[in-house]
Amino acid sequence: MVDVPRHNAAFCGDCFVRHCHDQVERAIHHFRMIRPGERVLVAVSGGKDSLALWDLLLDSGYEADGLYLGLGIGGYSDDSAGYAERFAKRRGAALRVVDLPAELGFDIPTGASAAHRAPCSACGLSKRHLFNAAAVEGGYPVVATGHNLDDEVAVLLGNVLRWDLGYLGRQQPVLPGGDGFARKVKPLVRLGERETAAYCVLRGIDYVVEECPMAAGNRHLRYKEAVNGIEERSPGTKAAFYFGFLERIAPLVTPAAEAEREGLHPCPGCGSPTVAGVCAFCRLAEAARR
Ligand code: Q46
Ligand code: ZN
Repeated sequence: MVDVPRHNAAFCGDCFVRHCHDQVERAIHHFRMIRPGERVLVAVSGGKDSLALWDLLLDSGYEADGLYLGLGIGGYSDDSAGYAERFAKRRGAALRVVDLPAELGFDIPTGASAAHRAPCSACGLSKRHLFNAAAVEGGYPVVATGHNLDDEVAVLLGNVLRWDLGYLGRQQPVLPGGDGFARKVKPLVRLGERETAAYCVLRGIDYVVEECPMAAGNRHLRYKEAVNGIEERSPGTKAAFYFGFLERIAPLVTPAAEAEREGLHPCPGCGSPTVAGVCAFCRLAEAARR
């Protein structure tokens, strides 16, 4: 049995897998994430969330290909690539691979220190850029990522603690596509990380369990711990916090973020839309290669 205190429910294995499908379908339809016939590029890290997402989308009949980014984070990157490749092979699904050190000439630790950014900031920036570029180039209108309810709650708490209205305005389960932009969607926002882990176990999906070594000290991990303590005593708090934000606060803060997109123009280095002269990714890559 898998218990989900948030829903005051316990499921047998088959019903739990169905519950995961229901939650993903509800998110996709409610937020209009994927339209019929659209090809989806799934950002795959080799971890439980992205492999569960890819599996769920394939089983629901979506044309979903994976994209794995080799970030050059030592043995962790080699291990996680193996999990992504084995999953793709088992499912007979197409996996694209972009290896940063081999194809772009730098890795995340080098890029972060050269650009004077925290590793996760350099990594997040690179991932957003490279997933979007691969989607645009490959003709995928949608990029799906494995962010789950716990991830979104931790990010939301961080944004609220700093009242960062810019980030709050962009914290949506769907970011619209546009010229040079694929739509970004998060179909797992109705599932917590305990649920994606249980889904993988029930479906026999092997995933990388080891944490990225650069995550140590990451403040999102601290926010997750804090919220888990509250959720344990008051199940449903995470969902109420996140979906309450989407319903009541997001409509007040998204218009400013959308207006920002109007100032976008193509980066002279890579052609990706940017509000700066040369985009942040090109500046990072150039600093790293120097
Ligand atoms: S991979 Fe990249 Fe994460 Fe590692 S460097 Fe940070 S952001 S922790 S999801
Ligand atoms: Zn650029």
